[in-house]
Amino acid sequence: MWNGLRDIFHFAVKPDGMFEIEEGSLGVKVLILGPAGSGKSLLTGRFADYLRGEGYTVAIINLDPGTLHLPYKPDFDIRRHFTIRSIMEAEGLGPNGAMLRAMDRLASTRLPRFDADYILYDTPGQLEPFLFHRAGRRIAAKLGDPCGVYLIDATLPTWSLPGIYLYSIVAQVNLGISAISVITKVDMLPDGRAESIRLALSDPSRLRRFLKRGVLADLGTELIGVIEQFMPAQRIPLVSSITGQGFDELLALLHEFKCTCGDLT
Ligand SMILES: Nc1nc2c(ncn2[C@@H]2O[C@H](COP(=O)(O)OP(=O)(O)OP(=O)(O)O)[C@@H](O)[C@H]2O)c(=O)[nH]1
Ligand SMILES: [Mg+2]
Repeated sequence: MWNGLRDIFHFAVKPDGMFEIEEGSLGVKVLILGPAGSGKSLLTGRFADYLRGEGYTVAIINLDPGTLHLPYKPDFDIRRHFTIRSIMEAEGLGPNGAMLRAMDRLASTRLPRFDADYILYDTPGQLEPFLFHRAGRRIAAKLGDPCGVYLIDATLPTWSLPGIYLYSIVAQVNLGISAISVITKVDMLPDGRAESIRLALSDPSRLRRFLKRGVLADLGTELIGVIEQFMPAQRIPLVSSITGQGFDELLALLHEFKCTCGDLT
């Protein structure tokens, strides 16, 4: 059985003694990931509303110490412990240094134990501190095998799609988790456009037509080859957090994740 990238990069799951004691929350843990502004927080809130409407119990955890406003009421908010602003002021750091410090502190902060059908974790806008530093992997590990939901903003230029999709691979490898990819903000696209993005990502060989010609296109072709090699063919929901489109498909994929422990093909 294909268990996602964890099978290939086994080392990523058992790092050098960095495992924390599992926090022990019950239920399906969903780590909402994505580049800045991709719609993580709004999806967290609206998908939680949808799940409650379907009769599930839900807990929402805000792991973003930098945000000022949240479009939901969190059950746990890391900002109660620290914020980017408080770290900047206390330690004289800039916003990026403060975010790195914040991730280290988050990795050693005990999160409360939740008992809900679904536990949604909203993550910081900046993906890099999460993906490229020790803290992100420690945080993912302490959640106890969460399912990632990686958001791809449908309104971004098409030439950026291969790179954004590659980030999804990086997220899975570096955090040692499996992730469902989701295309967000589809309500902002004209008819048919979102479907063509879905087709391209579901079958990465189609991404080639988004590349411009020239030397860089050759490099892009190589990158797409990597995606083809490491990303299994998969269903990718088209989601709008405004209209609720695609939430049923996302729930079905999460349900499969729960049943098969990571086999999302
Ligand atoms: N039309 C539309 N707008 C959306 C959707 N999802 C998010 N947005 C908007 O996109 C902007 C960014 O959304 P957020 O949910 O804050 O995105 P985020 O990834 O949490 O942002 P950061 O935490 O700052 O990285 C906001 O103005 C949202 O209202 C969507 O599905 N449709
Ligand atoms: Mg956010």
